[in-house]
Amino acid sequence: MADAGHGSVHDLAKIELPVKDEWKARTARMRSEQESFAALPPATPTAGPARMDTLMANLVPALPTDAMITLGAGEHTNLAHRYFPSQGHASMISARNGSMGYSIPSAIAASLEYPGRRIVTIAGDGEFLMNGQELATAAQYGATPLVIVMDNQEYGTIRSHQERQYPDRVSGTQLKKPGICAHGTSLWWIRHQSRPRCRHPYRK
Ligand SMILES: Cc1ncc(C[n+]2csc(CCOP(=O)(O)OP(=O)(O)O)c2C)c(N)n1
Ligand SMILES: [Mg+2]
Repeated sequence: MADAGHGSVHDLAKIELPVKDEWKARTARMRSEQESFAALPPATPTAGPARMDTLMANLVPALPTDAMITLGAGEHTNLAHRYFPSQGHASMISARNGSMGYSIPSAIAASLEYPGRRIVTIAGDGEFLMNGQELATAAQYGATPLVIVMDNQEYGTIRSHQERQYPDRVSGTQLKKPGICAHGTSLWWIRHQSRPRCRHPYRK
């Protein structure tokens, strides 16, 4: 084993460890569970409100292998953690302390730093109310991240905690739906895009 302070990650390969059969079986089982958990759902939309898993089923196959996603905090990030592929370094950027509001600014920074890569961000509507104005910065400096906002009209994560701890006592977590498209347009972001896409998911 390498002396403390002089080792490197390559030294790990030199360590002789007996590999127990039950370890192999366990890791194989966990791998298979992870693969089935990350398998994409059907891509065809169903009737009713837009579904984020359907969106991911359409988005992921269209991504180049070096695509990168940036995230803040909230239930909307679960979709990326579950389905977004990690095929290139770095593929996921997020604050370790789970800081809300990180999504759009970090996507803009990543887009400027890596202009050749497809940068995606998924923001919550709560998050968007904290950081959406940064789309003006994107438009000003020519950043082109794909910005997806999951508009569930609430601080969904906090509501889930409330429902669990204090059923039927939802408090202070419902949002009056921000005019996300109008906001993007007012910040020149929508017009700045070469192929503007701005549709309300609940409208036919
Ligand atoms: C700066 C900051 N403030 C508050 C929180 C606590 N927090 C975590 S998720 C969340 C709600 C997020 O709402 P939204 O962006 O709409 O995401 P959703 O859970 O609805 O997908 C809050 C308030 C946090 N993580 N960071
Ligand atoms: Mg929300």
